[in-house]
Amino acid sequence: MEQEQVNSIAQIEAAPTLEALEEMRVKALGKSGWVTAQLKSLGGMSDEERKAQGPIIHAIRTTVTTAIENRKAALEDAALEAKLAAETIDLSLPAPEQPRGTIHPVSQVMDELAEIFADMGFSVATGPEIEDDWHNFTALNMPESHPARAMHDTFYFPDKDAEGRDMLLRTHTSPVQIRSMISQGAPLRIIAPGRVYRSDSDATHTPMFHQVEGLVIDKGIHLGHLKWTLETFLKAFFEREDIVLRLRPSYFPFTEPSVEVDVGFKLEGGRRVLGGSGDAPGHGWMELLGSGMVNRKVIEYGGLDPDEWQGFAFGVGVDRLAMLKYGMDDLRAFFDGDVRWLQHYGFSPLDVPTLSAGVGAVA
Ligand code: 2U9
Repeated sequence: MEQEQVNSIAQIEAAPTLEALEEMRVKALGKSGWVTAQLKSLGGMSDEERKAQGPIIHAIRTTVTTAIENRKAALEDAALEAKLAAETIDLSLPAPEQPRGTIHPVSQVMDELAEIFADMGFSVATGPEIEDDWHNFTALNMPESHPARAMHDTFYFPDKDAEGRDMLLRTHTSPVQIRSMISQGAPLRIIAPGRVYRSDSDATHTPMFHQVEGLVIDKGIHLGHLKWTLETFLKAFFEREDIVLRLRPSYFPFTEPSVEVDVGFKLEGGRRVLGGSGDAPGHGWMELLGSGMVNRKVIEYGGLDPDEWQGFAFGVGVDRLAMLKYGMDDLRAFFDGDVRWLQHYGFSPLDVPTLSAGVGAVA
């Protein structure tokens, strides 16, 4: 018995692997193990014998159990050491060239717009892209059969909604402002950026594009507020002080009076660069935004009294803003999902636009 114990302990201490050790544990302490057999033998002994043998057999079990635990810990430590040695990471090496995501120019510009307008006290409003014709057209002073409805090249759904209204993909973000007027009332200062849809596709039009519209409703609002706001926004966005605007009379059903806003540019190395008076020799005007004083009827549709509340609104294409600021020339590339284009024009996720650090990231 003594010899069996010595052999067993020696084997345990020399067990080369955890699996071998487990085999030895079963041989000693398992159901048919030799230690278990000795423990069982206590039952058949006389009281006297049991008193003598009991402590010895229990001591053997303790010695064997301890030896197994020690060997197990040693083998596990060795396994961990080996694993750590094999997995060495040299933190001084450059980061691996994994494919890295970039921020799409449209997202970047939307973030820049939110930052600039937040600084002027505007909040960002959003709404559904699937709209009904009341919010998209009627409330914007485009009743049924209004020619502007046809001009919007609208994508309609085959079925009407529960109230019998035609359902469509919004053709502008204006329904968001209608919803905000109805739910929040006045005064109101919001921008509504987002996707809009028109059945139109060529080099300068995609069936889905991005717009940002702005709406201010307050008392005593006039065209001067509109011009100052657009000027301040464009100077911050293009990061230059010499932005000059020209307001031209125009027509939109939702604004009265309506103005189209041109920005002065000059030619530098054959490229149009914004800034400077468009009337100087070698300069010109580029149409950029639509805007105007909110039509009285639209204020009424928004649930407000137009004798008490006035407002201005504007709309601009975000994709066009991005192209102008970051020098892309083909709109269609925006939506191709070509990783090389995204790598070239995309922005670092760490480059968050802030007014203090500059809204214009380096692509
Ligand atoms: C409400 C009241 C008025 C939003 C406006 C324009 C003029 C405009 C175009 C610019 C380029 C659309 O992306 S584009 O093709 N937009 O010219 N948008 S005023 O007027 C509103 C909106 C909502 C309640």
